[in-house]
Amino acid sequence: MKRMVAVLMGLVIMSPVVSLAWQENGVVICDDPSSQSNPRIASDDLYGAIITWVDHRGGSYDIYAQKIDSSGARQWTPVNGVVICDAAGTQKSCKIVPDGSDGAIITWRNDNADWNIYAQRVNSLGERQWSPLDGVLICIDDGPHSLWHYETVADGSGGAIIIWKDTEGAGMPGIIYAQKVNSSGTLLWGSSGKVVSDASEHAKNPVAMTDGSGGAIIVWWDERTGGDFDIYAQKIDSSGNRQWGLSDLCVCYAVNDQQNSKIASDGSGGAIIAWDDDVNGNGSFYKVYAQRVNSSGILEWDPNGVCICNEISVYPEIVADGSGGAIIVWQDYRSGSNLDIYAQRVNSSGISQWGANGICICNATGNQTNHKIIADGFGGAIITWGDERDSRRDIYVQRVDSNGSIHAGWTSNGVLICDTTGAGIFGIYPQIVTDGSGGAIITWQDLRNPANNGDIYAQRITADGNVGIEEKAVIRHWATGISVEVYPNPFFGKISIRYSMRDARYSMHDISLHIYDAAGRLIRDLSNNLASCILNHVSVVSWDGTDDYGHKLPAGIYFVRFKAGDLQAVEKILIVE
Ligand SMILES: [Ca+2]
Ligand SMILES: [Ca+2]
Ligand SMILES: [Ca+2]
Ligand SMILES: [Ca+2]
Repeated sequence: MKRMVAVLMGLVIMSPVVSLAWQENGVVICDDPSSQSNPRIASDDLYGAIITWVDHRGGSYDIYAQKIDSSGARQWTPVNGVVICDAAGTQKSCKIVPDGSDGAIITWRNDNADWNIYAQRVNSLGERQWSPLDGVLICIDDGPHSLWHYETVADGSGGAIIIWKDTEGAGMPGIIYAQKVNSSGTLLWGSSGKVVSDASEHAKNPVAMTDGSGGAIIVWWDERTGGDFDIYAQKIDSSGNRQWGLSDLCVCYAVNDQQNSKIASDGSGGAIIAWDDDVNGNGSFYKVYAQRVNSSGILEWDPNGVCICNEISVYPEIVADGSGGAIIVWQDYRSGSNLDIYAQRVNSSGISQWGANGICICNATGNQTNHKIIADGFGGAIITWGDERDSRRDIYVQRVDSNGSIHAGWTSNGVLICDTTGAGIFGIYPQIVTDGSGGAIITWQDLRNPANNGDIYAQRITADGNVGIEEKAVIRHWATGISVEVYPNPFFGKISIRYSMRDARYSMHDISLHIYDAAGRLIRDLSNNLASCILNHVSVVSWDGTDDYGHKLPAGIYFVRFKAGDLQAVEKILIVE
């Protein structure tokens, strides 16, 4: 038995270390000497990410993309990224959403020429899936230089919904439209899309979320009443038809301007919408407000919304908390001297959970700006921002738990992701996605090498707040063709065991998943619980810490071994009381 332990331990310790790409201040995604900018990032469902950006290497602005695995190693060749669209003219404003099959749908706008929007799907190997290769035409802009804002959301079925506001002025009403493209690149809502709102006037920045049923809820601000801006929303079903009337749903019609609206799911087919309110009407004092709307378009909280922060607070970002409420983060000027980042959790009834006016995410000296938020998958959130505490703009990140506490292992005022040097004060706009394990992957435009005209970098922070380190056996085993990863670890109750196989020599019949105790005894055979093991896909099995006889195992060290033919991956796990 002791020999078995030695074998298992040997596997953990002596596995060849490959592609430990993560490093201090981030890994290179693209460092071509020409200009790279506007990176956007989507999770690839394999603990890695797909990043797209605007690239000028070809002499005009084009769209490129690259994929990194959980170790930060670039997956596609050439290493400086694959072409998504290198058509003549200017392609900019790229956005990306996951396609649910380890690939992504990327959209962009043809700036300066026709201002049309295009889309392309890229698979997990970096291959373009739709014809024509330079992208599927999503929308034709009615006039020059007019389509300033658009949004792309995944539709939950491998496709995407694209929302845009069309031309306004000169007799053009500025209509908000939506189009759905399916996983094959076919437009589903006619050649010109469906009308989301034609009652709005000067609508600003429509943003959207999927409703979980193939439709979407869209929110924006407009001044149809003539006096000031108000918040409006509309829901479209899976066929693109308006659900909340032809005049839209007025979310807030308070005096003065309400602007910068953002949206998150309430988990029940409705939405929680946050915005900021110019309470004095002169731009001197903004407050963040929020409102919940159910799937039928009924406003759930106080008329005109609940106040989230009574201090000077602007530019809310919002994410669902997984319990019917939301976590809202904003720029805060309560110090009176520089901008900070604060956050509040609001429950499904509109009650603030983290005290009056929220909790401090970062109040370091200098301005903290360009904040982005994602859910951590455990009821809390991870927030990143650009930070000028040392006069350059660095990138920081913070994790906050569902109770408003900074997560154990993370640093007060944030964990440093990238310490910029030299003149890199501008152009750093971090974007963030989950790493699938309670941590995050962050990307940004990086100016550390001025001769390179802007490069793209990325960094991972683990659930425990560790930056730029290789953390788990999955990385060591990845190159061998199979992997196993456990979370959380240590655990009590249940643990998720994720396994995958990247070697086509093996099939479902060749794999096994066993739990051993510290003495090397086989104590649980989970092989019959392996629902699937599709090549190049991550599968998950849950284990409740019991042996083959249903007995709860005592606290201590155990090993999980995933085996396919002669390949195996082993991870140490710890059961705690
Ligand atoms: Ca181009
Ligand atoms: Ca108003
Ligand atoms: Ca500050
Ligand atoms: Ca460059």
